[in-house]
Amino acid sequence: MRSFWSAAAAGAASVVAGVGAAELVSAFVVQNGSPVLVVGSLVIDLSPGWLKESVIGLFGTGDKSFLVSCLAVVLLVGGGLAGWLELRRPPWGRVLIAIGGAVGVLAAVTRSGAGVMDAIPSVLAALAAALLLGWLTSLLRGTRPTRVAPIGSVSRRRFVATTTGVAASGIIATVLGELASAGYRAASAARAVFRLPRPAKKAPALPAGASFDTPGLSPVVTPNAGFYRIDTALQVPGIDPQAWRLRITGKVEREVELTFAELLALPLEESYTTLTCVSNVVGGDLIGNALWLGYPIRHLLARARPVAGADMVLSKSQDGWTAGTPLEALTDGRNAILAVGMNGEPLPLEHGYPVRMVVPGLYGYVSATKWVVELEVTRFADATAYWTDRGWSARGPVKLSSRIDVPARGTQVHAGAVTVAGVAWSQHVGIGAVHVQIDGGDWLQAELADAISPDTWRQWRYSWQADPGQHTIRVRATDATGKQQIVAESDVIPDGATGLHTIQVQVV
Ligand SMILES: Nc1nc2c(c(=O)[nH]1)N[C@H]1C(S)=C(S)[C@@H](COP(=O)(O)O)O[C@H]1N2
Ligand SMILES: [Mo]
Repeated sequence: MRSFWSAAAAGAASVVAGVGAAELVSAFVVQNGSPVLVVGSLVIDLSPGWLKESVIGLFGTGDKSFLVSCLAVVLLVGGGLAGWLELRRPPWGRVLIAIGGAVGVLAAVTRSGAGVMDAIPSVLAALAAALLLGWLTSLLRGTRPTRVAPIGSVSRRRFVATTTGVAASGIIATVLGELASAGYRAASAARAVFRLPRPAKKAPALPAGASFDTPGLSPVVTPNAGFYRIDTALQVPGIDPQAWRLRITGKVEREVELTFAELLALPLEESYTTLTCVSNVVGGDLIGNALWLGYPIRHLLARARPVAGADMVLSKSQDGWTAGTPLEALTDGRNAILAVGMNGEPLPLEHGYPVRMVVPGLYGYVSATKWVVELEVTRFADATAYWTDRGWSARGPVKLSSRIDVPARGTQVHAGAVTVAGVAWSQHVGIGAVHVQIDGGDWLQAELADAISPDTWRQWRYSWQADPGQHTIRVRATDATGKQQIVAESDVIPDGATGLHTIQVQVV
């Protein structure tokens, strides 16, 4: 009897510790995979309507806490059972834990918008719990009811202390994870019920010829789920939109403060802008194009009236990150906006909810501040920003560049007509032409898809008559002013890579 309770305690403690580890990881690494919450969400999805209604009837707004409490009981009882099984019929206790982990994985990957990454916390929870259970069970098997343990055995006291320690660590980890992710969850909940206002000025419809239907070619508008993400945030800031303020400070005649409701009440405009990271290597994928909804920053700056001599706006994120943008780029009439919408949806949390900056023509590190809360009008001579303090250039105009998407690098293609296709960009200038070169031969003019605007990338394609063998393909873009892409290779640091994207293909 005594060993039954000990084994059950070991199992429950192992499960608590596994869940705790997962809660910490889901708070800091993958934001959405908390095993308890994803399973809870799966249970809600699977419950029949009458059950949901009676639970809501009984517990009102406490329905979620009731559900989480039920899951906690299931986890503890299941853990106890696993402990007992592991002592009597190893490895069935660990198998039971693995089954629990599999339920977590299933729940995690079936949530809307979830990816494989969201399965990580559940996998981790099961792994940690199984390892701990194996360890605690072997301790338990070695215990002797004597005060002084003989060689090869452990005292009962040590087993009890270890099991308690494992359970306590799990509880502490769970509490820390909860505290750390509370802001993110609150912001997610606020975003889920937020409806974007209608644009006062809609973007012109996408030109019919803006995209080629070439398989493997990047879509001309990048879906939010596939949009690259770059930031220094270990944890995505969870901002309460009700509490959000934008302050315009520094060298201005008048400080301006704006609430989220005030921003939404302004006439918002839609525009397509292609965002690029300065760390994008030649041929890299740190680039994406979206339909943004926002308000022109120049109108807000006009309210604040920058004083003479100011030439930079230091934008600040809620988490302390900063970017230094030339004042001119924010006032020269381009679509430099405070964005609240991305491809018809509220900004995803990872992309800056509730408000970020988007400035055509500049790399993200000098312009695209997510979770933006302040615009300090200042001078390049007086202020530096996060990345310029770390060796990157103060000015970051996007460099004219191009990429081959198909054939994918290193793939085999069949001899005959082969479509070579990709994208080219020179934001705020526009693309004038794209040429491809096969095996160092003549530069051949590619066909261009219609431009959405000079602020966006442009698809291109070339129909190549391919002979069998190994071939090298390069691409070179020319901008709308006739300037050609730089051929000489340079590294991404300090102000963006140059060089031509070159791929090898095997034609059979
Ligand atoms: N708050 C904050 N904003 C940020 C960053 C950051 O680290 N923190 N990174 C910038 C960089 S370097 C880029 S390239 C873009 C990327 O935006 P995305 O993640 O929405 O694609 O965001 C910019 N905005
Ligand atoms: Mo970036």
